[in-house]
Amino acid sequence: MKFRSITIALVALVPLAPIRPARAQQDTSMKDMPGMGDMSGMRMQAPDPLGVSMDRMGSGTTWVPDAAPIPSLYFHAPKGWDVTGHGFAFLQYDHQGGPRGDSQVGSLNWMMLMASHALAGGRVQARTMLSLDALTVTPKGYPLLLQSGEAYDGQPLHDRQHPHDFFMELSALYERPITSSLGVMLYAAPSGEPALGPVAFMHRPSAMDNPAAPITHHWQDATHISFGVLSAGLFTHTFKLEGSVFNGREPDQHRWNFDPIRLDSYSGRATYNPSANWSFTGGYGFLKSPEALNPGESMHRVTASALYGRAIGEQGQWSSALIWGANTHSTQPGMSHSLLGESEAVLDARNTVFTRAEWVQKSGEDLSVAGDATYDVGAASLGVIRELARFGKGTLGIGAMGTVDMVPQALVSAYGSRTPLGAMVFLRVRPFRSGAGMGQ
Ligand SMILES: [Cu+2]
Repeated sequence: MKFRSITIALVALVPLAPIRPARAQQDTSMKDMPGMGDMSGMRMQAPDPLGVSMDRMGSGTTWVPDAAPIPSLYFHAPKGWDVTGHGFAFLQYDHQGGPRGDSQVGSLNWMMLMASHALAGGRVQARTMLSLDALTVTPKGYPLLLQSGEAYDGQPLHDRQHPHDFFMELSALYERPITSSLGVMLYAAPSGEPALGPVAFMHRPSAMDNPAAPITHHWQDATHISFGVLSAGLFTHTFKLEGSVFNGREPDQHRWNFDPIRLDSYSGRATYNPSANWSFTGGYGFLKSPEALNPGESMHRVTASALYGRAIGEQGQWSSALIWGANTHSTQPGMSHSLLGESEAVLDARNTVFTRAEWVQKSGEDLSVAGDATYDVGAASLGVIRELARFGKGTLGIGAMGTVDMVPQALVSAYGSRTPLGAMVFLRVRPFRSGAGMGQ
């Protein structure tokens, strides 16, 4: 129980009462208004087709609510290019309890750069998202009770989250209005995200400060790294309808290269952002042979999501997500369901709290236990972060998160209890929310 005392000690160091307001930052009030993204004067070079601002861009071609974006950095590059960057780096101690648990010191991290330029009446964007996870949490990934998905050395991974590939995304996106209210988009990626599922977890404002992947990942947003994606869509200021052909095979364990590019699977998604505060999606995908260990099996996935976001004062924001996802395997009867609810409140310049609750139906094969029963498992997490220092446009925080996992009686022999526990303590660096750009 050493990790518990460490956690409690850290939490005790992190009083939630604000100390004193941080130094005044750039005024962000204009930026918080829908449609006012350019009023800061920081991103006026590349156009925002039909008023869809860069802040609405999530992972791949997803949208997040305008009012609570991922904190970003903006640069003007020469020759009319606008560069938007974001990134997160954690240095964490991860302890998962019980006989299937493990401990690890590691770093979870990702960074993304998007270079945008005006082109032929629209906006073209080159995007890349990179992660060093395979180096910093080992090629086998990090301990996470009840996690499943992907394989290592011919064995399915369980109770560990796989590392993400170095090239999480390398893509080009073109968006252009064709009438005053309708636009077209095209997206091509040797590594990228098809139009399937909600915004990937690390890119959701409701999960951005949570270092751990959801245990529902492979029912909802796991296609966010697909080696080969072509997408096309139509959009208005509030609505987007898109379809993709993509590689349905999960990434292999070699994380530094590109897997063989295929376009053997397809998906479709509708997205609706009725106001600055909400984003809804619904979609379907067919995944051909997703698992290398089960090449004869294909999968159908259906997902729906609701994201909510609003600003809190000048430096805070509150974001929430409710996500349902379900898989059907071609070789098994029935559908397995998953549900995730999560919320993160950046209360002010110093204090953040976040929480996540999940329920998912996993098979004996998913969890590497004998028999072909399906098990209802769950996890509930609560975390806090206290910012310690700011430097440039970044903020360094110290945080802790505790998780209670829930397994049925039939899995007690594997997990040691009905409620195995997990915890992470961590340092975290990311940009802070600010409307200010370069040159300030
Ligand atoms: Cu992933």
